[in-house]
Amino acid sequence: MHTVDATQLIADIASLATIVEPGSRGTTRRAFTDAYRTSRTWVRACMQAAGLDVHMDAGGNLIGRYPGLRPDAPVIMLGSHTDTVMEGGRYDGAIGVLGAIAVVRALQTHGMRLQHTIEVVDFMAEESTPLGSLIGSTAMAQGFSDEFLRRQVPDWGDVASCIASMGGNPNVLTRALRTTGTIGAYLELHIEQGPVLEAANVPIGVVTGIVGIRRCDIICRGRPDHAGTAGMHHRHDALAVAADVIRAAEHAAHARPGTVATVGALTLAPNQTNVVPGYVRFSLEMRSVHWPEVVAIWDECMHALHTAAAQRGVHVEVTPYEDSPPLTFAPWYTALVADAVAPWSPTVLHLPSGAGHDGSMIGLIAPVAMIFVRTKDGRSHCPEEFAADADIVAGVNALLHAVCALDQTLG
Ligand code: HGY
Ligand code: MN
Ligand code: MN
Repeated sequence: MHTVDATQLIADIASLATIVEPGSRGTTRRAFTDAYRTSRTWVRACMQAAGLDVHMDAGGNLIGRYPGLRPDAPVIMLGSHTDTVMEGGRYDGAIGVLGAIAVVRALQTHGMRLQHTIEVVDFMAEESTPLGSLIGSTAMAQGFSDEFLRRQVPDWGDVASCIASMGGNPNVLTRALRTTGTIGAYLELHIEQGPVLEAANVPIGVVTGIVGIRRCDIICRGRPDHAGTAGMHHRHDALAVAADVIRAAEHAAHARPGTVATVGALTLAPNQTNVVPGYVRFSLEMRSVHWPEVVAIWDECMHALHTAAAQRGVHVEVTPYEDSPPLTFAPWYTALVADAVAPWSPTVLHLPSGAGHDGSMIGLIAPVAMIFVRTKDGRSHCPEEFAADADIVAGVNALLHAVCALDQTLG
């Protein structure tokens, strides 16, 4: 049974982890930053060194191709993302891109030319920024509205300019870059970012699907006033409105086991001890594997927002910018992945993903499956994020075997 070059893989993960925004804690390499641009130059070179023909598509996705014997057959697509959250970890996304490159390196080393072309993709801007998330995979599988491309975001600019700054071409992104039938199957290796595999004491697992996520941006415009002389009944306190929404989101998710809701980003003005906040901008997201629960949490939060705003004479603007419905992976595909995982794990565990992934967009045009790697303490999106080398190597070897099985299975 062929395996990948573990030494090179672990070295690649360590090298990529050095390319971060200066002065940041953990691994910070946000989309559209200079550090991200530098890292993609490194990823392109890594792909080329592994024998991949590399190009960037109009959505800013870096794509390395390893041609198959049947050039007209649908491709087998592997990949993930290399952008990170603020003060994140070095494994989220990175092991999926570098693991896929390691798989192609192994195919080359063992002189294996498959029937299907392999595409290794570093999807652009998977992580959530004020511009949105899943930018590259949405460009590939769905396209954007003109309104979304033109949306102006303070401190970031508009989406189209940001995509162009990474080498993409926003002028052709109002329709999907790829269509159903061109990708025979998409397979992503990723850290679990949760506690399940560690609790079961297994290194890798088979993912059954991806959670549904709704995200929006909310602006509250009240009135700045003197904190000492503005009576409590005369205030238009924007932050008090946001506080009601934060409590409502927490309460609504607690009431629905298995769901989550988060206000993760918030800015206020003038942000001064002795001034009543006149302006607040914050994010709101909610997730569930059952979409009606996402909608129910949304409705409770919107009711709390508009009630609180009316009570305080505060004007609110709500901009929904992401609705990715839950995705359940096809049983034929999770069965194939389970067979590939089995040699590398004492038991084969199936589990859903509470994290979002590019696969939820690629699932619009191709079958999707994922392999998870155990995450220490179930923690991610923080400097403490950790996955053991042996577990990562087990996951990439399972990825290699799933690719070979796909090559035999796909038409
Ligand atoms: O937000 C998520 O679940 C993913 O890490 N982008
Ligand atoms: Mn992430
Ligand atoms: Mn990720």
